[in-house]
Amino acid sequence: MDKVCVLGLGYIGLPTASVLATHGYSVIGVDVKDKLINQLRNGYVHIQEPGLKTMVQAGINSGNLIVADKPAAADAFIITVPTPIKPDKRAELSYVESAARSIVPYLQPGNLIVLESTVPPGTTAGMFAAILQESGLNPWQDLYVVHSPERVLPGRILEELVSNDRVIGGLTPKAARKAHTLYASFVQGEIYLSDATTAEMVKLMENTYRDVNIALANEFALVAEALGTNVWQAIEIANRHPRVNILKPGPGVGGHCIAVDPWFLVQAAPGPSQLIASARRLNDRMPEHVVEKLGALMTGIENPRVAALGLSYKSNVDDMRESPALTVIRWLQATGCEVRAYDPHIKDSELNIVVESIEEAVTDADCVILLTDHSDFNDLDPFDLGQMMRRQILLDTRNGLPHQRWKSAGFDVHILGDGNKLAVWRESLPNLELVGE
Ligand code: SAJ
Repeated sequence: MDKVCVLGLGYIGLPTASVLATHGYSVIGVDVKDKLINQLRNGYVHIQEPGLKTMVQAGINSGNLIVADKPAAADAFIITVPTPIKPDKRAELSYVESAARSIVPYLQPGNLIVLESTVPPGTTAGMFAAILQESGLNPWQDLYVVHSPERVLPGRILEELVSNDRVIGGLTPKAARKAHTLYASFVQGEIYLSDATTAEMVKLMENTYRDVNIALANEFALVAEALGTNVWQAIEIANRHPRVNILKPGPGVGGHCIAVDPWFLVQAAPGPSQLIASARRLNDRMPEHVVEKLGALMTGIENPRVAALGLSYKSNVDDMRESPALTVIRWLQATGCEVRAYDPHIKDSELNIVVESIEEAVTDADCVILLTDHSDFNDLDPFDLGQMMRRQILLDTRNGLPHQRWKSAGFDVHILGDGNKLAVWRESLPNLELVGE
């Protein structure tokens, strides 16, 4: 295998193509977006990822990586196109379909075809194989067809592409072994071989596991609020048990994977996947809960103004895809709140509510709401901020701020998952030592 064609030059495809190019393969990277192709040809890399620009440029300058708007004949084809979710919670597979169809005219007996995009179980052996069959070749006999899902973390993609373990699921064992020779040339982690549907399950189960565990933490937060106790202290103590590791409640689950992938399992097997669907719905309902909580705090305030801190889907990244912070902000606006949002990691947002400094966000605001727990927010000075505000109310949806300090600065502090009654009880027993104090 010398020549590899990578289809879809996004978060996974571009790093994969450039890693292969720097490992001596002759790589053609294909994307349907002309603008993207032109940018790459001119040395501009559209994805912010440590080391990626250097690696792409090294690939292009060496002649090992060329970019094009159409595939070409190759020994191996790797498909890394997006598989988002449709409004009916089913996988949007049209990008996979058109990528598969685009290589059909170039397929030769003995070609390796890898589907890396995350897909519902059964897709590789079903729809994907059926399209490849349009070449007149038999995907089980004449071609080597596998699913090998990407599992890298944005921010560490180049490193994890090489160091992570990988699963390769083949339509046949021979196909999995063939793909192993390609990946073993640059992967340093373990490579596990399986059938295609198992590999599809592996990827979906990993992200579903996390989603269900976050949902459990969120449900604990709702229960604690109903009971008038503090979930954060309860979690901290429960997590001292050697076999318990409860995750963190929050305003919802964002990003392009965890909020999406569990639905692919539900789509494939709706009957038995009740827990998965229910967890997904609970996490999706969290922004609404946050808005209701804030609404209660704003009761009686005319023309309420809210300063929203954090826009990205999780701490210390600049990625706003599926961010629950955006959902909360949109709903707050719909309920008549004026929102100004500040995020030190978001620089060029087209959203008109985004302001460039924390001061702009809090001036004349009635309430600060923490939506993303960036480390930078720990250093905020609530005394200064409080001076600029109309009222001093804080709603912390991540338990991410030093609350005593905000209280000392005169803020009325509310925390997601804290029913507040424990605070009263604690004050009456000042000598009691509590975890996390
Ligand atoms: N979150 C919570 N509470 C927690 C942990 C996370 O509310 O205790 C929220 C975050 O704030 C965020 C969302 O969940 O909104 C997802 O964040 P994350 O850090 O859990 O995951 P991602 O989406 O950044 O990356 C995941 C990873 N998968 C797993 O950890 C199983 C990553 O390894 C995958 O490669 C990636 O999805 C992917 O591409 O599938």
